[in-house]
This record gives sequence, C-alpha cells and structure tokens, in this order.
Amino acid sequence: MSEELKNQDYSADNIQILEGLEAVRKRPAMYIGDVGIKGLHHLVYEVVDNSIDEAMGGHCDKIDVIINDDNSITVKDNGRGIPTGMHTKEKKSSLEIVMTVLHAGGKFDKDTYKVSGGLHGVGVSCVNALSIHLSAVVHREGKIFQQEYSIGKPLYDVKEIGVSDITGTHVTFKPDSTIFEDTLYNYDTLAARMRELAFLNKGIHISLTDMRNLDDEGKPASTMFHSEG
Ligand code: 0RA
Repeated sequence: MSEELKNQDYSADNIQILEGLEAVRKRPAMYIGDVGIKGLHHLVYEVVDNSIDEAMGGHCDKIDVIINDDNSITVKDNGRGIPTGMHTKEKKSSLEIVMTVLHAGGKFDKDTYKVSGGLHGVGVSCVNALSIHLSAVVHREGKIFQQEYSIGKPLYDVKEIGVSDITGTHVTFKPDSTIFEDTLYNYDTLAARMRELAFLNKGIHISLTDMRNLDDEGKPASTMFHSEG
C-alpha cells in the first residue's frame, strides 16, 4: 500500500487544499464572484472578515477601513497581529504563508464563527493574488514587521521595520486594474457593509474614512459604526 493510502488519519472536515495563487488569477470570478464592481468591493469584505474573526475571538475591538486617495484600501485592526514566526518545515514566516497560500475547499475551524455572511470566505491570499500591490504590516511582540507583494508574490522576506507598543494587523492593497473592470470604490457601498458588520458584531468599533473626499479644513469624510454589546 502506498504511503498516501496508509496515512488516512484525517477527517473529511479537516481536508485543506493548499494551492498556489495562480489559480485565483486564472479564474478570479470563481473565488470572488465577479470582476465587476461587486467583486472589487468583495476584496474589502474579505480583509475585514479576517479582522472580524480576530474580534470574535475577543482579541480585537477596533477596525479602521480607509479608502486612500489612489483608490487603494487600508484595513487596520488592533488584534494580536498575524503571527510572523518561522515555519521550520516550509522555511517561511507564518505571515507569508497566510498571505500567499490559498486555503481552498477545506474547512477552517475559524469558519465556525463566521456570521458576517461572507459570500465566499476565501481569505486574504485571494485579495493578495488580485492586487497589483499589497502591504502587510504587523505590530506584535514589541516590533513592527512588514512584507509586500505584487500579484501575490512576495517582493522580499518578512522584515522588521521598527518597534511598537501596540498590536494589530494593517493591510493595504491596490486591486489589479488588469483584472477588475472598475477600480473606483464607492463610499456608500462600503458604509452599508460596515454598518451591517457592526450590527452583527456588537461591541466592535468600525470606522470608514475616505481620503479622496476632504472638507474645507482638509478633514476626510469618515463614519464610525458601533452597536452596544
Ligand atoms: C492566527 C493566529 C493569531 C492571529 C491571527 C491568526 C490573526 C489574523 C488576522 C487577520 C487580520 N487580522 C488578524 N489578526 C490576527 C495569533 C495567535 C497568537 O498570538 O497566539
């Protein structure tokens, strides 16, 4: 009997199919629904869902979503920060694995907590695959770590870029205009979703800020969503 057939000590629930991100770029609609305005906004929901999961575990109570003036999106949370330690087997940082490996078809334990009504729940690596640029910054263990990517490929190994007295994960991504029909974010569309998420996840403060829309004093348009828990 082959080694493969002997090692059937897994349960069907725990099968994880680990794929490269090429699959996502080849058939983006399969992962995010479509490559129109809906799919474009879905990228934000995917990233925010990761922070919501961290909040549901009781590790995070603040999520900031920023539409930057180049139509890139920043999502910041004050959770524990995505782990950055080295995986000895893969010889890669956990952060790199989270950002560059597609966890498809499998069931994560984290999915149990998903009440946010995520259409696909395909994870942040999908967003990375469909972004011309993505920066992941992690505040953790008193340090700041960063890795950047283009179309899901790391531009360098995870590096330390400073010291920090906070924890959290900050992701900034710019959707790939060769994939998406439209790359302009709509404030009201994102606001409607953030309001919903704040209602479903009581106690979390979710802010939405639009750096493209400054008032006379140079202050960006911003809304805070929060339901009492
Ligand atoms: C797994 C383990 C730990 C944190 C996270 C995931 C995490 C992921 C995301 C994605 C966006 N924000 C996030 N914040 C946290 C931490 C495990 C530990 O510290 O013991």
